[in-house]
Amino acid sequence: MQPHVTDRVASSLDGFRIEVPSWGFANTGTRFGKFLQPAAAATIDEKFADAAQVHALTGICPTVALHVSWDFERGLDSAAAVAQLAHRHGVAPGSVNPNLFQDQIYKFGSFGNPDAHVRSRAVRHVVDSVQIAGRLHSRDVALWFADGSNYPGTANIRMRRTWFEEGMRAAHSALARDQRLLVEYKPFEPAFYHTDIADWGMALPLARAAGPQARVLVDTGHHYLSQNIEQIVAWLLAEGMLGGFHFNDRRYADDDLTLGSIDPYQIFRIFHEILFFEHETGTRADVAYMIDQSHNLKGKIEAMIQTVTVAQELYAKAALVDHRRLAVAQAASGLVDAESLLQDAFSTDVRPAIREWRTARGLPIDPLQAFRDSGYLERITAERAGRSAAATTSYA
Ligand code: RM4
Ligand code: MN
Ligand code: MN
Repeated sequence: MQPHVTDRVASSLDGFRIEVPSWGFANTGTRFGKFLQPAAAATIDEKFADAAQVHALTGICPTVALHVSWDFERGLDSAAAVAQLAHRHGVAPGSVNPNLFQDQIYKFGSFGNPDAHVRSRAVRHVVDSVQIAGRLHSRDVALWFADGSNYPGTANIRMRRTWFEEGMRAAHSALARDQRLLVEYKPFEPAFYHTDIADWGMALPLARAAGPQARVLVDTGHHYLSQNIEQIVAWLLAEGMLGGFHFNDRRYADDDLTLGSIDPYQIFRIFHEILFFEHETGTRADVAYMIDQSHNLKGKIEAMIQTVTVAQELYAKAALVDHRRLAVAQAASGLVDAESLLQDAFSTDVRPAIREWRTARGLPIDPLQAFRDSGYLERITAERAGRSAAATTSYA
């Protein structure tokens, strides 16, 4: 391995962290059912314990994203206990995600519900979530809405947009100075005709209407198939409005498959746009990298380790693009040269350099193998198998 490759990989990885989701360790399913795993985490204690394994083996996942209704049994009153548990396991609470999509009152929407009473309940839940985040010293509150409608003519699209603006402003006004509101979009599901925040063209003005501490969150699974996600990323960066990512992969819709399993070049291109932006502006993009996956069939902790190590590899590959030569090739419309710079970086095997990076930091060179050798899975399988297999705090 050439020394400059090893150095570039090492320095890029020193700055790369990725957040794991608490719900990625729990039993989740599809709308057709759930295949239960005896080792799945059912409590926040178990979720932190599993997340801590991923962090101990990879060294790059110090924070855990939380979903308010699944992880805080008594809402704000649980915040102190949750913070303590995280601390005990050696991880920290990360982004806080309100649940605005499951309660019966949200059948016809939350921020967009025609019933003012429901809208204010939804806003109150977000304000509570902001307070929970404050107690946990979490910076980001990430909003995803299931709001939408299934049939033409059944919802007043413009009115709902106004209600969304009102809700966003109210939520934003609860933020402390160092907190952020992240606005996520998704084209469809569970709504099948219109979704109130269907794409970045809707999330962006809503984030702006919310206030100066709001940004857009890009979930890689929330786009139509041929959409150019890295262009959206580049535009949001240029607008100063990219707040973070929910990483996952998919073949068809919001499949929540492990990262890079279907299209690793897509993720590489996203990382490239961010790193190119950082090179050109001389600034660090203030972007939260988070995973949002649901592992129905793969072992949950293995799937998480797989995703984290793939994210690390793709980020390292993107860091190998020679930005100066790229700028020269682009300016001269040297198409083949420019494209080749990306392709050469993408096809470089960065794994030896990553192994060196891990060794230098006292981490196992192969986190997945180290997990298999640790006996952790066997231990939790035995410990957790006894309790109710249906016990769960997540969707489906
Ligand atoms: C949604 C969306 C949200 C996540 C929920 C569980 O599809 O991606 O970010 O919180 O799933
Ligand atoms: Mn998401
Ligand atoms: Mn999703």
